[in-house]
Amino acid sequence: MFEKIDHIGIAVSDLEKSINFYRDKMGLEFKGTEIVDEQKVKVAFFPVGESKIELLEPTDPNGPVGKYIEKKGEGVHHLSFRVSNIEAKLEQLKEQGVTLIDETPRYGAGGAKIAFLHPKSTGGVLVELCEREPE
Ligand code: CMX
Repeated sequence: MFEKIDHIGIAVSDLEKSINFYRDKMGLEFKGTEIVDEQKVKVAFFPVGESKIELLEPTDPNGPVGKYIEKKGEGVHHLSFRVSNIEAKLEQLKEQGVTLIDETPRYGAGGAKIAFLHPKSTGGVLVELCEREPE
């Protein structure tokens, strides 16, 4: 049911500056940006092997990434696991007492179905489940 680490989400306050680091200094392939209104972020994608780095710049200081940067500063924000059946996995985790932020999936970057687990019930890591068509 778990297929791979889909991406690592990194909260950044200046997307252009961070793109410059990952693309021009690290030399990663840059796959462009997308605004995800529902999550109040602008996202930049860098594939690395089977996974991706996703840089997340807040488009609204009151959104989840804006609040995160204000409290903790820039850094790793969430870990996303690719699953084949997100609804079934959410149901299973709920039965096991895991606190879900999203009881049903929403749409995230790249048209993926996504849902988050609360960091209070995962040992301090914001975990995302993600289901999407294979690239
Ligand atoms: N990783 C680990 N812990 C986190 C966290 C994160 N990314 N964000 C918040 N927390 C912790 C806080 O440190 C805080 O802990 P303490 O109570 O010990 O201080 C606790 O969670 C509550 O945090 P908060 O600042 O009061 O924020 P909220 O409860 O309002 O929201 C959360 C936290 C996780 C529920 C909210 O950020 C959320 O719903 N996130 C899911 C959506 C999201 O992050 N979207 C952006 C990415 C979208 C994409 O990939 O497309």
